[in-house]
Amino acid sequence: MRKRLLILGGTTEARALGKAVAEAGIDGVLSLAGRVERPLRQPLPQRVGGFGGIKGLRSYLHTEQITHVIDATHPFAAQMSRNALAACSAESLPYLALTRAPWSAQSEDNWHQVPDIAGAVAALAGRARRVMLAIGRQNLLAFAAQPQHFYLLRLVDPPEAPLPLPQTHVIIDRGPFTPESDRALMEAHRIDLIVSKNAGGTGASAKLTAARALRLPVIMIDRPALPARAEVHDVTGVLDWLDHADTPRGV
Ligand code: 3Y8
Ligand code: NAP
Repeated sequence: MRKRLLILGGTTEARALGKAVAEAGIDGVLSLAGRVERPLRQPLPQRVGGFGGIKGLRSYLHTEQITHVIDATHPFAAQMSRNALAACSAESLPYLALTRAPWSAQSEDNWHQVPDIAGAVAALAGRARRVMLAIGRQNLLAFAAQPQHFYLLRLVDPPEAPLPLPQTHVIIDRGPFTPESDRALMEAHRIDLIVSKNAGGTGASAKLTAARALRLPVIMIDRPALPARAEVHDVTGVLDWLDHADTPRGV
C-alpha cells in the first residue's frame, strides 16, 4: 500500500525519524513552523511555515495525499498537536505521536516543579537571583514581572527587538548542548537558579546535569496537558506502527 507520511518536526527525535524513513525508502515530508532563521537541513524533503489552523492542515493532508501523520513536535508545541489530532480525526487518517518521556528529578536534584510559565514567574518572586532562563524566546515577556533578577538567556537567533528584561546576558546558540559547556556557562555567570521546560529527551538535558553537579536549584515547568493519543517513545515504535497501520483510503 502506498504510504506518504507527514512528520511534524522540530525535535531531535523528528530528525532521527526522518533519517530512518528516508533510509527505508518511505515517501514523506518533514514540517517545521519556521520559528528560526536558518533551520537545520532535514534528511527528508521539508516544508516550513504554519498550515493555517485545522482547516489549512486538513486541506494540506488532502492535497498532498498524506496517508499517515507522525507528530514528533516538542511537548510544549501543544497547539500543533491539538490541531493535528483534530485534523486527522476529521480526515480519518492514522495519527501517532513520537514523544520523549518527561524528565524526573533524581535523588540529588533540587527541583521546584510548577504547572506552567505563569507558575515559574510566580516562583521567582523575592530577592534578586542570577537566573539561567533556558526556555528560548517565545515566553520571555512573562518574566518581565520579575525584573529584579539577572537573567542568562540562550536564544537560537539574535533578538530583533529590545528584550523585556532589564538585566540580561544573551548567548546565541542552538542545542544539543553538553553538561561541560553548560556547567562552564553557569559558573562563568555565577548562576544560582535554573528555569527549564520539561522537554525530556537529550537535546536540552545538559543543563540539568550541570545543575546537579553544581548543586543548583531548578524551577521545572511541567508540559501542557494534551488529549489522550496514540504515542511511542522511539523510532522503532513508529516503523512498527507503519507496518501495521492501515489507511481507510486503502490506496
Ligand atoms: C525551529 C529547528 C534537531 C532538533 C534540535 C530537542 C532538542 C536542540 C534544546 C536550552 C533549551 C528550547 C528551544 C531547544 C532545544 C533541540 C532541537 C531543541 C530548547 C530548533 C529548531 C527550531 C527550534 C524552535 C525553538 C523555539 C524554542 C525552542 C530553543 C532547527 C533549533 C528553549 C526549548 O526563537 C525562537 O522562536 C525559538 C523557538 C520553539 C522555545 C521557545 O519558546 O522559544 N525551540 N529549535 C522549529 C520549527 O521552526 O518548527 O533549526 O534545528 C530545534 C531544537 N531545539 O533537528 O536536532 O529536540 O528539543 N529549543 C526547550 O526545550 O525549552 C533550548 O537552551 O537549554
Ligand atoms: P505551537 O505553539 O504548538 O504551534 C503554534 C502554530 O505554529 C501551530 O498552530 C502551527 O500554525 C505552527 N506550527 C507549529 N509547529 C509546526 C510544525 N512543525 N510545522 C508547521 N507548522 C507548525 O508551536 P511552538 O511551540 O511554537 O513550536 C514550533 C516549532 O518549534 C515546532 O516544530 C516544535 O516542535 C519546535 N520546538 C518547540 C519548542 C517549544 O518549547 N515550544 C521546543 C523545541 C522545538 P498553523 O495553525 O498556522 O498551522
